[in-house]
Amino acid sequence: MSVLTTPLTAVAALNGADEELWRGAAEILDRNWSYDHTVPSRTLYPHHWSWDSAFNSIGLAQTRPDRAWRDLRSLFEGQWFDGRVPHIVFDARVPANCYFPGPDFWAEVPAPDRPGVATSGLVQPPVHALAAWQVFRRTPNEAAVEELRWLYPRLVAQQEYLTRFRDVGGAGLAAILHPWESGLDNSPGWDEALGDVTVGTEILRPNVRRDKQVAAEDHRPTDQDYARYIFLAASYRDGACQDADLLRKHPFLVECPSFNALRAVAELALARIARVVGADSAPHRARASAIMQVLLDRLYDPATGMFHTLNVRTGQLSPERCVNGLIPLMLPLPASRVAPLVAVIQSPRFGLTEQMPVPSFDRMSEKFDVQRYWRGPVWINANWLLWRGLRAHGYGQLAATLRTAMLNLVRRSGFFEYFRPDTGEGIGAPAFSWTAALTLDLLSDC
Ligand code: 2M8
Repeated sequence: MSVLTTPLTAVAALNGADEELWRGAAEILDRNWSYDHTVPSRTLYPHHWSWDSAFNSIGLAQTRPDRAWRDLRSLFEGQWFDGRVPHIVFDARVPANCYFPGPDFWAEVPAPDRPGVATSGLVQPPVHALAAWQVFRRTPNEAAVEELRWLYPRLVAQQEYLTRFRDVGGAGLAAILHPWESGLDNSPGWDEALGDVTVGTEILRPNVRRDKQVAAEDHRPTDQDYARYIFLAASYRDGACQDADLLRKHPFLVECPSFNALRAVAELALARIARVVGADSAPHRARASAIMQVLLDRLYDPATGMFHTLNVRTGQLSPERCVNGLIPLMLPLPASRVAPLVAVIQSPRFGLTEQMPVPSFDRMSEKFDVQRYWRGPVWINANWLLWRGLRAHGYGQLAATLRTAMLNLVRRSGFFEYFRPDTGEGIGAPAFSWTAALTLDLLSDC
């Protein structure tokens, strides 16, 4: 079925301009569909990314529920036997030079623990249980129950991997061992911890950075950061992607507030899914509460009113105020912690207005960069998570402002990967899948 014949029943209430926006978003998801999954972008990211798959399935639930389930399923077909869900499942049909580091880079892993599909060995934030629940809620029929039955044990294994193998700090939070695992790749929240990764840019072979050939160089991470990314990925790969003894072996280990908040959100979604598939939901709720408590005890700073990244190697909190420090708002936090977070969102540092959603980094910091990826630009997925958090805590008016701001931005600038937080200009990749997918979700919430 082509996008133009996609039923618009969910959007019967939309006005003409919004119907056009809906069609534009649905068309991008259609164009970015590739056999059994959605690519984030045809030019920049031609494979299957983990947390993108979750966001994209939430949009596909509006237009093509069959594809929403297929997208999640094909991602989990790449799940490793230890439970990790790889941050990229590579598509064998895509030529090797279309993304770096691609399947050749990861193929050197001498690990017996992998499925027969080429994947990276890293992970990304576990948004998939929330996504599965959202897709199910949209069309809760018998086929959807079957999909949940298939996914449930795999989602549980994903959580167990993070609990068993990534609690490097020993307090109950999962550590990430690469900035790519956060999804917020070059966020200033990692700068201090990355300072311990001393490697020169000569590690990058000439022209190896495919991203700079298809996107503007000053919108992407610097070569110095990229050299560190490649060094960290190669070092983990050369250790067969094993997690034993990470503290001794691996130079970058941090506890990210949004990664762990999303891990707790996943447990809350699993509690709901458990009820549908006839499993016990109580352990999921208990795990969500436990993670939330450690987040509060370990990563919250009353002086800034928000959460910060912890460097596991030094035990220090990063001083930077990044959007990942606001995302725990999605959890049922006590009111004494919610009010300061909401105040930060409205403060000049993040400055939410109807014309501009929340940037990825503190506007008042010297490091604030209006163009460079996760160091300032506005991202729709981060704002969509905040929108859900504001609604959950009863901030209906502010949530409505944020929804309007996101839709205004996309209407004005298009379905870009990210947006300048000063002018709203769309930058990074055009026709970006999760921007389109989450626009559909926002529009359906009218
Ligand atoms: C970006 O990350 C990839 C590496 O995973 C890259 O820069 O090459 C990030 O924005 C990440 O959050 C996202 O999942 C990925 C694909 O959209 O792109």
